[in-house]
Amino acid sequence: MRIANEATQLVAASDPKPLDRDWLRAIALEAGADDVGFVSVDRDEIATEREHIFKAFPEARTLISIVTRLNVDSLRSPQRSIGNLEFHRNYHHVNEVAAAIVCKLARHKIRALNPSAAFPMEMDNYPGRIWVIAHKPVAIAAGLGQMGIHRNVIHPQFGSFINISTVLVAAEIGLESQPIEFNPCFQCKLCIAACPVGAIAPDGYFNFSACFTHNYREFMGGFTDWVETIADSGGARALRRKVTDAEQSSMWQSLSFGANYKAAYCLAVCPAGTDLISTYTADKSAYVKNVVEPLSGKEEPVYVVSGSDAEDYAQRRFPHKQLRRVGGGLRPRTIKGLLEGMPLVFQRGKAKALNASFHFTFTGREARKATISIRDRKLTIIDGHVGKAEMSVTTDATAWLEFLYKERSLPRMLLTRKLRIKGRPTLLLAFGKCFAV
Ligand code: B12
Ligand code: SF4
Repeated sequence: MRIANEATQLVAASDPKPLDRDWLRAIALEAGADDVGFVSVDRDEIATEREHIFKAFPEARTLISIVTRLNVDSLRSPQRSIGNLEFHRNYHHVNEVAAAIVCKLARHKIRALNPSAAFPMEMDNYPGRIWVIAHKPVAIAAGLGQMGIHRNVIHPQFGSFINISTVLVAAEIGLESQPIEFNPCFQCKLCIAACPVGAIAPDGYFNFSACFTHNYREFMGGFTDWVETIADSGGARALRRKVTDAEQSSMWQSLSFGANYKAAYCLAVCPAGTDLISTYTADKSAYVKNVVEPLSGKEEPVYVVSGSDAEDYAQRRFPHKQLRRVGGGLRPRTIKGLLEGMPLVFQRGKAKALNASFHFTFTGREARKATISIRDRKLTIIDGHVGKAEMSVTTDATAWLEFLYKERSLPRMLLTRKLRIKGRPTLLLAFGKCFAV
């Protein structure tokens, strides 16, 4: 492997000649990355990311994808403060590594920047896309792993125990990395068994709102719900009945020391990756007993939205965990955001009994037409009115959003003609039950 000397690179920076891949790799490893790969912004695999990349840095030409390893035993400990300490450490570390690469490139007059690995994100866009760049597709294109059924990138050696960051560089690179050809996920499905809220399904379906409500209880949506619970409780004694002292302290801890995850068990139990797999293959039942059961058997609060698939699942699979029914905290304030966010709160288990199409006509501030179909437990949203519908709903955009978030009552909507429906009203009720808000 040739490592170009710094003088060569200084020339390269002011020269249209592409950057030397080995030199960049050496910089990244020296900065502390455990693995690194390089992708041009033009690559097909990251086509959907391109507009977001250019929004952050129009000069970007190359992406450096880096991973840093998480300590396996920390994540596997049922004491979640240990897992969270490790997550915080590694998120800081991967950001520091990315920043060190940026600094080194700056010294060579090569412009670059690093969006954060996780937080801070663009909260103005909440509850829409708040992340600047999706690191997973870049890491996959850069040959750092493939997507597991738990929807995280599995590195061929380090397995799921990685965090990812991306450095955007304003220079071309000579030789790009290519994806690895095999998927380290071998479908053991232990991630499915360990998740306390059934967020991962065997067919690869991911229930976003289930994970977001439980694992992220002390992040954005959960925090808002907690504040509203305080505001609505009407006194300290009433509040104590709704939020335990342990939950209050936990929130205080998250606010003081960095937000803590409630589970991340899907990552914790994953045996994939050459560094880890042997403990699993040597004795599978011992692995389940030692790694999965301490987490799945843990008595702990599990946060779910009332009437959600997660509620049914947790009740059935983990009766020893304490079910806590809370608000989901995902409340788009535009019809555009609402339509984009619907797949995230869709409850396909609840949709079993429904096979219908709905023609929505939003009027007022945000006039728009949409066809929303729920058939065979699948949600489809199409612009405009397409095909036949079992129900037509015409509603004022603002009033509809207020109704969804319980700020306006249904009778008032009907009375003031802010809502007009054609079709069986029970269909609208059944429709509402398919979404966890
Ligand atoms: C939004 C987000 C979330 C959301 C949504 C997760 C999701 N799966 O989309 C929530 C809040 C639920 C979440 C949870 C967690 N997250 Co998160 N999250 C992010 C964030 C900010 C963006 C993710 C993203 O790209 N979403 C876009 C959507 C489209 O991605 P997607 O649905 O996964 O899309 C992929 C699939 O469709 C996949 N795909 C295509 N075909 C198929 C077929 C099958 C069968 C499957 C399974 C997938 C698949 O390809 C798409 C592109 O990659 C990133 C940080 C960042 N800036 O990138 C971290 C990130 C993805 N999270 C991470 C982690 C570790 C977690 C948690 C463990 C919590 C924690 N302790 O940090 C849990 C794990 C939950 C889980 N099983 O996914 C890591 C993942 C590291 C890794 N090994 O991949 C990241 C990369 C942060 C980081 N810098 O390291 N997260
Ligand atoms: S736990 Fe098993 S099924 Fe889940 S991602 Fe890891 S290897 Fe794949």
